[in-house]
Amino acid sequence: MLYHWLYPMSQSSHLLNIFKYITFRSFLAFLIATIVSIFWGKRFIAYMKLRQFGQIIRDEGPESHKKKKGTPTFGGVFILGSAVIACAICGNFVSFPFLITLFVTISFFFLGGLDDYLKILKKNTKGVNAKQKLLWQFSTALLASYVMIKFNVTDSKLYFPFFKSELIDLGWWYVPFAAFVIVGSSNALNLTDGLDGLAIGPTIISAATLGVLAYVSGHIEISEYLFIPHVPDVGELLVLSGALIGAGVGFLWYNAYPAEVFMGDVGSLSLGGCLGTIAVLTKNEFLFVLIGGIFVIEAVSVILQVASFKTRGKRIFKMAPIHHHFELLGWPETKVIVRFWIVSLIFAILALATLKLR
Ligand code: 57M
Repeated sequence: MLYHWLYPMSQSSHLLNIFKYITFRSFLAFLIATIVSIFWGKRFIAYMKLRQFGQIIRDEGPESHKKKKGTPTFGGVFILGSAVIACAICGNFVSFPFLITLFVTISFFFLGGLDDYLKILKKNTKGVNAKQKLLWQFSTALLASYVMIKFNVTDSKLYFPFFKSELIDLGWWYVPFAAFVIVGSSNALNLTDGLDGLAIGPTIISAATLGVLAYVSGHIEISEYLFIPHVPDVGELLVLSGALIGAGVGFLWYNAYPAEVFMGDVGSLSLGGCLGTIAVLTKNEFLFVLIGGIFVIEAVSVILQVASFKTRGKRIFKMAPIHHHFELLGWPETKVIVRFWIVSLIFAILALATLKLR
């Protein structure tokens, strides 16, 4: 709102001109989201405890998880709530990339919220069944991807790191491809969210990395200098990234081990969908495999484990997703978490390094 209210008045006051700058509004969004999520989080946790909306721990989990029973979940409500408040104040609502990403994030927010509601409040441990979940996710992602191509928000060309020009133009096939990236990212982050702080750490790192990539892609001169595709208006996604980082930092304040709150599917599905959509809009579909490498490793570990179990009757890992495997190797939970954060940071730095290697 500030952008739409104050920037036009900047003709009379140069001070207000500052609201034109994406970097300023991104920093302000980060600050607002951090403050709101820290203050909202404290009250949210107290309310969830009062209402006894706690996590049900499944029997097949590691023994060490039993003590987590009853930990408040649904934390995604104040993560995304804080981020949306910051975006409402600092965002540019005539930017198509900004609106499309918000649409996907909010749609997945309601899907995750319904899943958590059924699991926690209705004591229905299955929640929304897998087929219904995928139908909802693909419907949202296909619509968002169709709008991107139909209204020329971005193009259907695929770019690969290290190469200056596009690898291939998928035409309309780009729509299902982009939808797959968005849905895959959402479910991979969901699988990752199995230890205190394990998902939100790489989420903050990925949001920061994608925010930088959005800013440089949206800047004509910088994108030309770096030989990366220019996507008009995509720089506004840095404001959303700033809000996500702030909200994530505020959530981590309480989700750090030993967690006082879990994000729930309401948080994991929406955050994953948001990151996947930003990756698609900034033409980093392949680079996102590296940026979100922790999420990819977690998802692939499950695919390999289930495939091996079904075909050979044997497990590859002691337990999937892979964070449980390290727990069962005897690593303390905090060591698994911090080491996964370190790997995520290394992946992000390597991804940014490819900007200069073209
Ligand atoms: C998402 N959810 C956590 C919390 C969080 C196919 C199969 C691999 C599916 C997978 C699955 O069910 N994944 C669901 C992971 C759960 O966290 C809740 O879910 C939300 C995120 N969606 O916000 O509300 C548990 O994770 C722990 N947790 C923390 N701290 C956090 O900050 O400790 C979560 C957040 C929480 C809490 O214990 O209850 C989860 O793990 O379910 N299934 C699995 O991941 C199971 N793996 C498995 O079955 N492996 C098999 C085969 C099928 C691959 C095998 O290896 O043989 C694991 N699930 C659980 N424990 N609960 C097994 C260990």
